[in-house]
Order: sequence, then structure tokens, then C-alpha cells
Amino acid sequence: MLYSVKMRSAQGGAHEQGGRHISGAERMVPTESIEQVALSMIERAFHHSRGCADFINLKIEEVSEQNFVYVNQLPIDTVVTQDVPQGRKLAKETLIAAGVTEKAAQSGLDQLTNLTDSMRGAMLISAADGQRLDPFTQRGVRVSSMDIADSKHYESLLIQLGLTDVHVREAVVLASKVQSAPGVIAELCWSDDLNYTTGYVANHLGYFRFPHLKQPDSPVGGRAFFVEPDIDLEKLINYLENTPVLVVPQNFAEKEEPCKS
Ligand code: WAQ
Ligand code: MG
Repeated sequence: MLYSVKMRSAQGGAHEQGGRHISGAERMVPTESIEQVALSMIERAFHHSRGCADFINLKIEEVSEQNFVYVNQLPIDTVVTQDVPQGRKLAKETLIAAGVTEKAAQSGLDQLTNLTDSMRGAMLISAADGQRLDPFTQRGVRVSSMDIADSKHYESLLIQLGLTDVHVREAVVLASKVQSAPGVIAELCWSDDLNYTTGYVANHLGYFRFPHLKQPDSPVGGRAFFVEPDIDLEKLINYLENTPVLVVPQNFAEKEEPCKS
């Protein structure tokens, strides 16, 4: 049996009463892991670079395993960049290579850059003309109901790649769910954590990390999902928010033993 464990925290009261979002996290774990996962989420809310939460919402609920959809983990690649202008230039090229138009890629970058505070979720943006398609303004679309199918295997893979930070662990799972949605072409993201400057572009080929996508000391992060312009928005949002997805980690055994015949 798996349980969904979700945490969202804010400062200055609850989100719905105007509190400022501090952090959010979600896992789907077996019964015996609930306590440890919940505790580490509460600790994160109290020790976050965006500030100390004074409101924490923790929700634990059973998820029926019959309803799970299994999707493949996107392969992870890091593109070495020197600074933010170079990082954003290469991120834009990666979006365009995935099928986003130049106009839409630039519009997505501009819309994230022009945010004055972080949204809680993601913008849905037309991959054709860059128009914002979702009606949720500052809230955005919050992707939910996902985790990795095999934590041990995934953690070994991340250690092998030298990527032990929790940001990577969570972002690859989210990005893999997002890319599995029909009609999604690419994603652009950078963190709202003050000094976490690495962002990524995801497309059907992989998860491409760029070490400099925002300036250090900025608390403003965001996500943009570039989608086909004629997409059924309601169906997409329902999949992203509600369909329970388990991400199957990439098989890395072959990489370990390339000469095995
Ligand atoms: N669904 C949709 N959008 C979200 C979600 C979600 N569940 N969680 C966060 N966002 C949006 C929201 O606008 C946040 O302000 C923004 O994304 C950034 O969120 O080294 O840490 O959780 O490979 O701060 C990426 C690079 C780190 C990791 C991303 O995002 C790496 C990160 P954060
Ligand atoms: Mg954050």
C-alpha cells in the first residue's frame, strides 16, 4: 500500500489567506516510510533559504495502486555553462530544438524573468506563439501525485552521476511526469531557492541541467510548460494534478559494464 505525503508551507499565514509560499514537497511511500518522510518535510519548511514557515499543511492519504501509471525517467545530462546569459542562450536553443518556436521560447524566458515573486505552480505556454494558456495567474498548475518507483535504484543512479542534492531528485521526477503528458513539448525551470542557480530544460529526449540559469540571491523561480497550442487544457491539467504516476528509474547497469557481451 502506498501513501501520498504532501507538504506546503508559507510565511504570514496560510497560502489561501495571502501567506507567502516557502516550500512544498510530495512523495508516495509505503506505510513504514511515512513518519520519516513527513518529519524531513517539516524540517525543510522550518529551515528554508526563503524563510521560516509559520504555516505548514501536511496531508497523508492512501493511494490505490491499481490507478498508477508507470512512466520512464528522463535521462539526465549537464550542460556546462559559465554564466546566466550563456545558460539562458543554451536553454533557449534546447527549447527550440525540441520544437518550441523562437518566439515562444523567448516569451517563456521573459515571462519567468519578469515574475516579481515565485508562483506556486507552473505556467502553461503555447509552444507556437508563447501565449500563456492557463487561467491560474500566480498559482499556476501544480503537478502532483508522483514519485519514483524504485528509490534505492534511483538514489544509486544519482550518486553515480554525482547528483546527491534533493532538488535534482525531485525535479527529475516532476519533469518525467510532465514530459509523459500528451501534448507537452518542453519544460523550462529554475529554482526559487535563494542560491540554487541550476535550472533545466526537459524535452522528450531528456533532462538537461544548466548550472547558471538565474543569479544567486534571487528568491524568484518558476516553471513553464510549453504545450501544443490546440491542447485540451482541462485534460492536461487533470493528468498533471491528479493522475498518480510512478517514474521508473533509468537502467544504468549497461553503462556500468559497457563491455559485457
Ligand atoms: N508543480 C508545478 N510547478 C511547481 C511545482 C509543482 N509541483 N513545484 C514548484 N513549482 C514551480 C514554482 O513556480 C516554483 O517557484 C518553481 O517551480 C521552482 O520550484 O540541479 O528547486 O521547487 O538538476 O524551487 C531544478 C534544478 C531545481 C535541479 C528546481 O524548483 C538540478 C527547484 P523549486
Ligand atoms: Mg524551492
